[in-house]
Amino acid sequence: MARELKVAAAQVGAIDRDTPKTAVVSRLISLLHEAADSKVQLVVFPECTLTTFFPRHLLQAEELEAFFEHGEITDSPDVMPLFEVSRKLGIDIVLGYAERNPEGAGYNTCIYFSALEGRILQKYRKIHLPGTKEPFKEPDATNQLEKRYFTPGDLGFPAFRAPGLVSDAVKKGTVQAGETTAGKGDPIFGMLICNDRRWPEAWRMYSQKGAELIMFGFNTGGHMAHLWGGRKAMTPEQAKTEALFHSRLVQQSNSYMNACWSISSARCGKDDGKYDLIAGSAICDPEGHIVAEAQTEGDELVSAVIDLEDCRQGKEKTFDFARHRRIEAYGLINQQAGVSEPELLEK
Ligand code: CDV
Repeated sequence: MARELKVAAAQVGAIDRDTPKTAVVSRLISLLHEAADSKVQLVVFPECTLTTFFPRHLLQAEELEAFFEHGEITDSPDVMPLFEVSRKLGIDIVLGYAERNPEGAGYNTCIYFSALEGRILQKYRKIHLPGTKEPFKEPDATNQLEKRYFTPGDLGFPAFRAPGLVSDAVKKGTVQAGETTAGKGDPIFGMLICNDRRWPEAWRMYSQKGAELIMFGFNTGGHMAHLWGGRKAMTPEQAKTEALFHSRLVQQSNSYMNACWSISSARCGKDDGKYDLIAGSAICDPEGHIVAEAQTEGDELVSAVIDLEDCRQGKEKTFDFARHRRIEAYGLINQQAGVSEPELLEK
């Protein structure tokens, strides 16, 4: 039986260093209205949606703090209108933002807000923080100071179900003994943030909880020669094409290998007229095919009807984990983060 829902990535174009959050929220609300016009039920906004991607700048405390949210995001006067519109239109949202917790730690966070329940159902904090703590020496380098401003996420990979999105979802307490409920309940979701998408472990953690849709926002520089280093020399245009290729590659391959749908949502365009971020927001099916993709490098809604039933073939056959995974052979993955090469050969 089909378990269909209509979803969208809400891609967000350039945001300058001095753009106020309220101006960004107005743009997000316009995208939500567009989503409502085409009967979208769930919208995914990018990583750190509310401001310019500030980890590229070395910032003093006062300017830095203004990029963070302090306290519950749903109580923020700047952002509250977005949640009100989400409730009014009946559209669930995923929203990325910089979070300062009460103890003073900074996290690169996103939340899933349920329009039906009018509350945050799940929070995720980015686990894989790219870049450096100290800025590069070269003044023209684009920095990525996430290790300076954020702490690695401490919430794990929390898969969750969202209510009210598919019809006839099987509920707790209505199931006969021995009846299988896999693929019949409310949809199972997972959230990642940007660099996390490049790590198969992150996807696997969700797919071992049966995730049917994995959602993530990203800020991916088009030309980050200092960060990547050691790669063959590329023009900025070639580097941007390569960055987009890798973004698609990881989304398509991980969707396939985990038999799940995925939605990626880009913060893109040229912030301050010069910091170029790739676009390419996309919706990918469980066989690894992109079914909808952004056509611009600005604000754009990318939508598709997805059928969660399409996950069953992969989950029950090719990638039936219970039958085919060999955990006795995977110990190393959990024992060390880095690499230990085999010994050198004799002369
Ligand atoms: N915001 C990110 O996590 N960006 C990283 C790179 C470009 C530093 C990414 O994996 O896209």
